[in-house]
Amino acid sequence: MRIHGPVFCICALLALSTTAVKVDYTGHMVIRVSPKTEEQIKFLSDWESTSSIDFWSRAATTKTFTDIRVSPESYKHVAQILLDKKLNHKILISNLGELERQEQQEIALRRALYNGDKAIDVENYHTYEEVMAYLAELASTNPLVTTMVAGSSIEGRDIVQATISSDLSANKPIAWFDCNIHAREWITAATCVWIIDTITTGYGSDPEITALVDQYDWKFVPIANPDGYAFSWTNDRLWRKNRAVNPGSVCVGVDLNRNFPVGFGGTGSSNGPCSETFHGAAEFSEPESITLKNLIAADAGRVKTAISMHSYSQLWLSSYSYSSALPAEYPEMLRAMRAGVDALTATYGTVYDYGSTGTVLYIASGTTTDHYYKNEGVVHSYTIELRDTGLYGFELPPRLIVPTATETWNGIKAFINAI
Ligand code: 0X9
Ligand code: ZN
Repeated sequence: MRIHGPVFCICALLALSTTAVKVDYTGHMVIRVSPKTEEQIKFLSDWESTSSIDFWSRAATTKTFTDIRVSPESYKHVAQILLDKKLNHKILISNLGELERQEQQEIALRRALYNGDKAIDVENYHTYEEVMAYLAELASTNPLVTTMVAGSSIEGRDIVQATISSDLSANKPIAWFDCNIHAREWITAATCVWIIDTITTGYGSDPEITALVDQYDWKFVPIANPDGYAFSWTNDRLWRKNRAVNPGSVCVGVDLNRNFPVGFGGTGSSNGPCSETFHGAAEFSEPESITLKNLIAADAGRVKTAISMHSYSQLWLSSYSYSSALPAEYPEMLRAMRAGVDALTATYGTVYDYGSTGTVLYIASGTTTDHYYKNEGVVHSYTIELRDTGLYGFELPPRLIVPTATETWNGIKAFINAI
């Protein structure tokens, strides 16, 4: 099936615009706060856990930043709170609504210009259905690829895992990826799809890719949070959580990257359903997190590396995330991360920081990475925060998909050759 061209494009846009009233972010800004003391860092962290304010990034050290989305109505109030804490801020993005319109325009233009023969243009952003159609096409046309429905989301969408293998019966070690667990981080699904495409087209002609597929089975969950992702296309570009209805609250959604057991409910997560980091009623309360857990457990002993793709910040992160303690294998993790980051940076000069989440970033409890490492024994368990560092944030323009995916893939290849 081939889904593209101007006719499809117009229909798709009409469908999007008629099925839902989209949240309008006109005038919304992203402000950057640079805390100078530990006390200020703690204030910001507590503020996030106890409010419904949309934090886009969180400072862990006095060298990093906290980015916060503010509506035009709340700007004065937020600025005053920051001033009271002697926190300076600057405006990073001045109009998110405009940024979203530009993004949609670029997506539409690329769709209209696409004349390839695949179900989708892997250099563009796509809806959940389009990505699923691409995976189905790949599975039916490429003998390397199989897909399986690994679980079902709250709203009943399939959570699909794609496997690339040159010999399934060989039970090779596995390189495993979950992507787009946070709905608005569109670059993560796009990067995973681009990598799937690059591996499947390169096998047999590119010697490095051929060797990597002969050595490993490659498994991807390109859209780990289908409901949130679909909602971010139809209703709210900046949706982060899943779409769980929270009993007793008007607020929807659980942060799936706080719903795993390691440190569940601790620092860097919230017990308030209106918070963007709401951890859910209990560990593994959500079908989406159960599905990821089951997938890793089903391949126990074979998963050589498990990588969760996120954006943004340009970071390669290891455990621990729930505490600032370091894992026993940390020197080995650092060596592997360095190999990946060096190759990533060598591609276009994109600067990445790396290290344990608790030291490089901030404490986040109940994450995928700590679960894969601590409970499933995957030493090489990482979270990669893709581009950028805040110029576009979650709304990275489509023209940056290929450079982002290319450098990330170079990093992953070097990393996997080093472990
Ligand atoms: O806070 C998060 O869940 C991640 N950042 S994001 O901006 N994409 O939301 C970071 C989580 C890092 N922790 C690990 N899983 N190691
Ligand atoms: Zn994320």
